[in-house]
Amino acid sequence: MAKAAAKKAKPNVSTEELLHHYREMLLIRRFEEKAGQLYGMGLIGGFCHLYIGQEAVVVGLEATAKDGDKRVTSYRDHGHMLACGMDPKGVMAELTGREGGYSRGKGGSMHMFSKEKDFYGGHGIVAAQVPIGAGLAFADKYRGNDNVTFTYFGDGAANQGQVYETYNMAELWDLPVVFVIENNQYAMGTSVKRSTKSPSLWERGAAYGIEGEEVDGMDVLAVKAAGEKAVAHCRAGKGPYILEVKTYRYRGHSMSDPAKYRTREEVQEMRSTRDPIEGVRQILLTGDHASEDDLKSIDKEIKEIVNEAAEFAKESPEPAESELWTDIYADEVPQEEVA
Ligand SMILES: Cc1ncc(C[n+]2csc(CCOP(=O)(O)OP(=O)(O)O)c2C)c(N)n1
Ligand SMILES: [Mg+2]
Repeated sequence: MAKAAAKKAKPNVSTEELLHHYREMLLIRRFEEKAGQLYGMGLIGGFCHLYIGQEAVVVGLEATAKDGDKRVTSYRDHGHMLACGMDPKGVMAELTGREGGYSRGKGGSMHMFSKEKDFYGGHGIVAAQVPIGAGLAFADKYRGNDNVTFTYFGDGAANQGQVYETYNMAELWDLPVVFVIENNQYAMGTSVKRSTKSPSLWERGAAYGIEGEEVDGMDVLAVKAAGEKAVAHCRAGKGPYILEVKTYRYRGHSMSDPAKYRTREEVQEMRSTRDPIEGVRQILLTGDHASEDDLKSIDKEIKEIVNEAAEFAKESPEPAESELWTDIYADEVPQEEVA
């Protein structure tokens, strides 16, 4: 009896939707684990920032997006690319600096783009993507459509001056931009408690007249629900909205992180009690949406996709030397849009 009541209290979400979230988050997790392995093998050079632990943020928000919506983020970008439908093979090949990558092997982890999927990077300069996101939203407003731009940035980036210049203009011009603060509690080795007096980052929007809220970023359904509200606000022409999504990264800031600024116990506690994938897995199992076997076959399917991506990346050749001189300037200027 008590069990039946508990079942009724479960969120009213379809099996299909839950499986979608599970699959998408697992794809990011397994992809990132593989990227970590390839980095360890020396196949990925330069910087590489993994998204493990934060999967529910982008998966929950992408579930609210429609065609023509745009996204832009920082260097911790692989999850965003996968969640908006970019091909894992092209992303992995870019990480390994190969010709089959999204930037033909010339961009690497932090510099990938897809016009087709409206993914505008991948930015290595902290907070640089924030005004770019407002610019993308400005273009949509100018064209008169109801698309929105998801502009993701970290808790560290939230202390950058250009964020506040952007807030002011975005609110002044009612730009359809969802500012997503991915508060994973650390900026490199600096805890948000050491860098920021006010515990609430989203509330700073009030100084500019921007509405917002805090969201549990380890719960994909909570992220989606808040995202729906934010997106509806923007599509209705009411201007920007801020979501401060409380999340956590399990791995170091990048692959070269001494990890001396937090305890193993802190990370372990998050992993074992708040993991976003495990959370959906439990809803799927306890709500009779799926069996252990169903989930096992999804795990297998995802593993295959990721292995194929890694094989593709390894087999793809390095770019030719002549490529050094290509993709520097735009070949075409879109005249009709300029006029
Ligand atoms: C303008 C600028 N300052 C400093 C850096 C060095 N840097 C790279 S990442 C980072 C921390 C940013 O943390 P946060 O915004 O919380 O994002 P997270 O890495 O947690 O996703 C810093 C200081 C940089 N890339 N750009
Ligand atoms: Mg951070």
